[in-house]
Amino acid sequence: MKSSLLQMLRTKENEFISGEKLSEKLGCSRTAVWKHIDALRKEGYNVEAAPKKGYRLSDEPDTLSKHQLESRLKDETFITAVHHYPSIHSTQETAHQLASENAPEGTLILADEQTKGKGRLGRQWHSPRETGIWMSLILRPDIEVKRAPQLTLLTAVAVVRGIKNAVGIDPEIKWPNDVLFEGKKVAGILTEMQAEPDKVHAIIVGLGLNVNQSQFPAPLDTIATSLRIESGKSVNRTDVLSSILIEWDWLYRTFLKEGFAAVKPLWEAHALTMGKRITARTPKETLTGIATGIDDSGVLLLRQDDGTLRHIYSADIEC
Ligand code: BTX
Repeated sequence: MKSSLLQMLRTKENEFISGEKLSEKLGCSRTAVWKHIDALRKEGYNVEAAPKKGYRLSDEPDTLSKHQLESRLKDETFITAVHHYPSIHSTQETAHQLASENAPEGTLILADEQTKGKGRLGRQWHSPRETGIWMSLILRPDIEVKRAPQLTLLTAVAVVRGIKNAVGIDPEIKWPNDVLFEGKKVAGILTEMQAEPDKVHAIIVGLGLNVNQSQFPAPLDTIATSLRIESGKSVNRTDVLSSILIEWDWLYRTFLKEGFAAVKPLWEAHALTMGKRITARTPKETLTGIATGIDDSGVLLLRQDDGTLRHIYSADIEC
């Protein structure tokens, strides 16, 4: 109900909408409308009320709540449930737990703060309170296990396009899982799987996106950035998140229908590393050469100085 009320108040930007109209559209009494408006005010929404005119939404808090988000998404998206926590160890851990309890595809776990946010290979992800988007999404695609890493690349495309649409600035993708502004990391993606050797049960895609930090503690201060630092203004987290999810939705549908080849050109359009000299640290060796592109399955192609073409499945990249 709160999500629908917010949606209606937003469609009348800067205009009043009468209590009668709201109660008619929402199918509830005017007293019920008033109660929900009161609840929204307690959450920090500024809803003006004027006799004979009705209600007008003049300001919204930057909270990441379930109804804030649902009120911004289309009725039909791949998001089937939203779980929001003020503070949690790691959305990724909670997503794993929910996935093993059969949570459906499209379950989204969001937190305002993570106390044990994780990156790849046991690294930590700094996730301070109410300044970023710390989220994990449960997907259950019917794909081969080896295709799971393609979802990292797809997510990176959704993130850069979503940021461009919501904030108007253009980050770049560094293969496989970083989103950067001039070499500084604004977002990281962590894709994990629950699977048997030949069957994917769930893929959990984690996204950490720095939104409103104005500074970072050492040693992150030299390598991290936020949307606020890059755009020079504070950014509403729900606006960016909904914009990313709208992109993710159609990209994921395209991926399921047409395969990764349909997403690849979009990835390439934002990729930083292509055509550049890079060093790739894989779990086994360190390789240097020119990143010539990715293949149709999302694997990085590296041309070494002796002309050998190497396929890189997983690595940390330095440009
Ligand atoms: P990664 O292993 O590629 O990057 C981790 C590295 O990034 C850290 O070692 C550190 O150097 C740097 N780093 C840590 N925190 C930040 C930050 N806030 N901004 C920029 N750089 C940072 C990247 O792993 C994947 C991260 C996924 C995080 C999400 S948050 C929601 C979900 N839940 C969870 O526990 N993890 C994922």
